[in-house]
Amino acid sequence: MATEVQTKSSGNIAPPLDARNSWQALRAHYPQVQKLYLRALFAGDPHRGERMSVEGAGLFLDYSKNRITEETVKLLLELAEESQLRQRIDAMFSGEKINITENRAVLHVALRAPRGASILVDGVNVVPEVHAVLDRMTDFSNRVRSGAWKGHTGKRIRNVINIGIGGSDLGPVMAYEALRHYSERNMNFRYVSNVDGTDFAEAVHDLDPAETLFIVSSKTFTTLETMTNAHSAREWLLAGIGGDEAAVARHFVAVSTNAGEVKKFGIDTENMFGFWDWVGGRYSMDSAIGLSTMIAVGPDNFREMLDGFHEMDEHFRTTPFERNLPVLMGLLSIWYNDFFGAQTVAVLPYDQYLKRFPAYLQQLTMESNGKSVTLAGTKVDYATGPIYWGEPGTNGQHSFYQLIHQGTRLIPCDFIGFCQSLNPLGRHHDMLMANVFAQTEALAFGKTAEQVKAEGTPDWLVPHRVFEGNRPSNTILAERLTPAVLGKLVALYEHSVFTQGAIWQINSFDQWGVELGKALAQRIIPELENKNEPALTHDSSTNNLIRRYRQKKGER
Ligand code: G6Q
Repeated sequence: MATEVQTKSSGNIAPPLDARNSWQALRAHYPQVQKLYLRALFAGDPHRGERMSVEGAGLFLDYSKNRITEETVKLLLELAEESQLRQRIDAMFSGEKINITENRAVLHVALRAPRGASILVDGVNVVPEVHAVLDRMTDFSNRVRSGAWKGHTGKRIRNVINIGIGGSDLGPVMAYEALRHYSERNMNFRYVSNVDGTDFAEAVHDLDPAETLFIVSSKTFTTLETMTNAHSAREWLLAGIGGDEAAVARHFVAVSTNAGEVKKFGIDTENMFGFWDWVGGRYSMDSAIGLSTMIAVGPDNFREMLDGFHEMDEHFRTTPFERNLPVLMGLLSIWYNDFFGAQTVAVLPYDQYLKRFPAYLQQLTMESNGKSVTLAGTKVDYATGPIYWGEPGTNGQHSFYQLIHQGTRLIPCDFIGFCQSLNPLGRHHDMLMANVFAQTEALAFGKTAEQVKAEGTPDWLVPHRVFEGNRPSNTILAERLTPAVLGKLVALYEHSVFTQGAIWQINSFDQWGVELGKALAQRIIPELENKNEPALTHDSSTNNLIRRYRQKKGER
């Protein structure tokens, strides 16, 4: 079995985690660091802030407010080497089929490779194909944006609705929100994902079908939610436009790898934008899945975003690990997850445009590294993917930050801030950024009982007002939220996820865990729709719930 996996993964596999010297060394090292306080670490080294900061691809990372010493960093870097991270990076970038359970290359990096680059999959350079699709997307986006592409009745398109779910939704919607500043303001962009009819109904309730274009985004073109929404969209369009089937061709385009199903739906494959099996759903926002983004912000901004991704790809691929942002962030995540037992990471963007960034990261991180079996098929005996969550600052400060500051759990935080606002308004931006710096300071250094007492707090109240501190955080600063910077940020997290997966020796690129629920739902749908009482053979809880639903669903 082990030998088979080695050939399939087309690369050497590092020894099991427990057998790595650096892992053992980190284990021995952890109890010493666990006792240290950031207050003391900073007091003992006046230049810690500068020393533990690094800049790469135009992003600045301050990781000094982490519970680490020089020795910790050294050992974590050794862990990366011993885990063969370098070889794994090379394997990914050279198109090896590192997604062994699906026998696929993992080449989202090819989606943003410059025109002249060469990346081979099964001996074929995929970069020209990538650019051919980008060129078609560009042409189409320009036609929609200029009004040259008309709806069936001759009206110009004012509304673009992306129908997709998971990787075919979260990236486009996050990018649209993040880059709204650069978007075409005379058009509406909406995103329908949920099979809950409310999502579709609310998205179209104020729209004119004659001015609406649907982009059905689905790699497989068989996903239940997406196809159900796409069919409802077609009915809505035809009902609103006089029933002429020919309208579908002007109001529907598809983004898919499945031409057969696209045709069956009635979309002209001329209006289909393809991608490839080596693009994972959650890594697809800069493939044709980003068509709605490109229409919203225009081809130039979209390409600028791709350039940003590429810059971070190159940083990850070529920079020594000690100055490599994704590597450092991935290693720090391992440190808290596997040694401190932290179960979550909070991502706290201080930018309203990034309001969907944590939701996007949840899929990227948790679908990628929520795995409990190694590449060799053995059960892991260490914790893998932490739970990622978050909200934009400063809103979160007035809700859940309490638990981060004074609760019983250790929650490492990533703060993301920008030096320039896209909407400079009076003192807003300085206030916003003051909060970033204040929060990281408060988390790290807290407030001692002595300090609280010195403020005249009565003794009984002192324990409630003490902040222990020693709460770790990273701070990521960029100049301004441009399309390129968004690309860099996403790529930073993609490669941090990769780094973690390589160390845990798991496959970050499959998602078998989503299959079971899908299959069971397919079995239950007819049981809910059947006019006659079906014979139910589930467990007693599921049977009972289904019976109750059937009984109540018609009552109104
Ligand atoms: C992502 C997953 C998943 C996928 C959706 C949509 O990595 O594979 O989120 O993107 O299930 O799939 P389709 O694009 O095939 O509709």
